Amino acid sequence: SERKAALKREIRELLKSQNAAIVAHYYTDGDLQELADETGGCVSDSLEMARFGAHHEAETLVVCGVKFMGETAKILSPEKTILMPTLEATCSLDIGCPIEEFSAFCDQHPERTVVVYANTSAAVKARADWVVTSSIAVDVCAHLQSEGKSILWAPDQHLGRYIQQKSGADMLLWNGSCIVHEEFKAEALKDLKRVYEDAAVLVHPESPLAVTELADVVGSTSQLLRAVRERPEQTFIVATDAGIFYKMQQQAPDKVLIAAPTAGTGATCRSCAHCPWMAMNGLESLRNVLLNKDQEILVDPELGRKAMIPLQRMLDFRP
Ligand code: CIZ
Ligand code: SF4
Repeated sequence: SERKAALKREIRELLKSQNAAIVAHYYTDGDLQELADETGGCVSDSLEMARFGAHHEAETLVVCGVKFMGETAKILSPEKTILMPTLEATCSLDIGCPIEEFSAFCDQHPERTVVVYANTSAAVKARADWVVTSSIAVDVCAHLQSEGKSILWAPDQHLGRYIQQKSGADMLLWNGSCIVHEEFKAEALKDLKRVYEDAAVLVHPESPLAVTELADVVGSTSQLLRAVRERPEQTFIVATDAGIFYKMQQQAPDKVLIAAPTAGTGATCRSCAHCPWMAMNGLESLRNVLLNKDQEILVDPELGRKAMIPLQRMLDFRP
């Protein structure tokens, strides 16, 4: 950690000399979250990352997270330089929703309002009427439902089913999934609930239906964080990426956090539910990109202008 401290010092200086700010996701490494906090950057979910980036005065944003988050930052701030520790960090939802197939699917259902999750490419966003994150997905779809609209939803089938259930909206679902959250197992979670009888169960809605049905709280990362801070329970079983434990423990140091079981083993290992793409963000790659400026996110300006419309709708939406 001598080496870690040196890297952190170097990064702090580079951020200053290059008028750059870190925008990090809750699922990234604790060291990155700590640096982002200390240097006036942002640590949050993808909705607040987008808001922060769009308003911040830095010339350069270093987005620590996955590619769609970098693209969203570029779409909202085309004049800024958007760097990422590595452009290889993507997302199974983004990969599972290629634009050609998605566009054909939309064309087959022209009467439906197209709502896509933020975890999609710029091209998919450009084809959509609305972009949403899990923080506001239910509210947006309930709003569309109240206007008598039917919805075409992509790409996460589990989140889609959850929204459908909560909002009562008429939704046609794309069949994508998150490789991290789809691994949470209901039977093993039931066993764990028997061991920790007084624990509250917190579940991200990208998880399978059988798992969300066991939850005391289903919500986005920010909503799950709030539950840990504000609920009376001392112990929480948490079904989302293990990266969130850093902020949960920081904001509620006295609470006991237990990772929900994956792969049916009932094991409470903290490393088993962790996104391999989020894990590609590290101190070293962050330092390198600030030095070399090689991992830069670019979005075709015409595509960016189209994708900006549904994204701006998301940012302007108030439930
Ligand atoms: O699973 C993800 O990638 C999440 C939770 C993104 C977000 O909306 O913050
Ligand atoms: Fe995508 Fe899942 Fe990783 Fe989030 S945790 S970036 S949804 S693969």
